[in-house]
Amino acid sequence: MTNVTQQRVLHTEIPGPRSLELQQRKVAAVSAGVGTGLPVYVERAGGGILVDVDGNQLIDFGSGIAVTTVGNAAPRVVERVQQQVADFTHTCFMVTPYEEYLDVCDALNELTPGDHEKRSALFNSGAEAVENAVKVARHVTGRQAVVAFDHGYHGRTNLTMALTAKNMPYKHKFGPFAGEVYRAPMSYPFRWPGGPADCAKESFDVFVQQVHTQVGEENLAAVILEPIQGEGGFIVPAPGFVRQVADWCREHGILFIADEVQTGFCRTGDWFASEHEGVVPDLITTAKGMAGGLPLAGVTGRADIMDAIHGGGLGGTYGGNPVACAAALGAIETMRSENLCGRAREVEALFLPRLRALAERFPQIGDIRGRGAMLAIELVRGAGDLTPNAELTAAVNRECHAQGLVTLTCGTYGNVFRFLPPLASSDELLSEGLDVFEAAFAKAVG
Ligand code: PLZ
Repeated sequence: MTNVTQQRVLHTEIPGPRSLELQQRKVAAVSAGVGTGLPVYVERAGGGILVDVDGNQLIDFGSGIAVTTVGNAAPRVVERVQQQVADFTHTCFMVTPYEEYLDVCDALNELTPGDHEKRSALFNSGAEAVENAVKVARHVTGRQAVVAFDHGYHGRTNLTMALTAKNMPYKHKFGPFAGEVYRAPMSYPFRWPGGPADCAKESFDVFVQQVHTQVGEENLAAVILEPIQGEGGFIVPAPGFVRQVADWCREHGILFIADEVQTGFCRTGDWFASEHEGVVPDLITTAKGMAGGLPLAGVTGRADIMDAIHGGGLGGTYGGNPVACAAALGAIETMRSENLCGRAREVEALFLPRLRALAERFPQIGDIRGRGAMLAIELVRGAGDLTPNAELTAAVNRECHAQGLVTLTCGTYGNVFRFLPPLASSDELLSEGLDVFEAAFAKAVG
């Protein structure tokens, strides 16, 4: 295990000279289509710190987009992976299976919401999990239509591009997209025409009305929803919305798919964000935080649904690779023994007062939202002018990067600044990161 001191240390400008050299090689070797938000090349990492090739130590407020929840190179993940990679690297579960795959499925079946009988299947990425959840839903219901939401993000493969709402950069000129995908308005309290209170009253009715008239319940295989939307802007739906949608689906024989790829595995202060909503999804997709940095994804669902697929209907060469499964077992063990769900709530308690204090000073902070260690602020022009302020968001982000804080933005309008720290980060490290962020914000406002 790499022993990385949990401190920010800056030796050079960010990015440093060695990173700049590597970035030149990147331009020559890597497709321009693959972007890099902060071209600092990482050499080592541990806990909540990334060490770059110039010896700088950066505080990580992004977890590689909500992946290293247990911390980077977490001890139990490293141990299990090292053991597994030495034992065997691959057989293909569809050819000659192994126990680690079963252990991960048992954990998924146990930890996901609901105590009904469940089955799981493993894949490589969040997008692949979503594709498979939709395949299962269509097969089982004998219906084709799928409804996703405004601001939703579900991946970059053909079907998941169709499910994803935002054109740039995800979909632009990459069509034609998969058919029978429909979009419904999202319960977005901050931008609901009449404000948050009207959103709670109206958003479910608008959803039902639109899906009823434009799709028809009996054509609908599934509704897919992120219980807190991730890439679309950390949008927390109005209280009760997720539950109402899930109940309505049940009434009409439509499967409710919770995409918990970003929200799952302690990130929001519960094992899954659906729990907070009191919702038991028919199918749930997982990835990211589950395997502490190795590529692994899952679809978990009611046993009757998951077992209705013909043998051989689900799979893939690498799905549930033994090394990725070992990593997941190490990550899940860490989450349990270190009570990382509780830790996510502590992170929320540490961040929120400081974000609120900052919002008192700066009217450009229009909204503060999220749960656990999945928090965000939405930036606007000023008090009473909710025009998205993508320029300020980008400026704050640049300034954080220059000061050695790895931060991420998101949102349909590019005006949401999000916080996704590893849950292994100490209070001291998080507080220092917040100091850097606050100073960066003040400087960017000017
Ligand atoms: N569903 C809810 O958040 C991935 C994507 C970043 P993959 N989000 C980060 C980018 O620009 O590609 C995501 C998600 C939700 C599905 C996915 C897709 O997961 O593992 O990236 O395929």
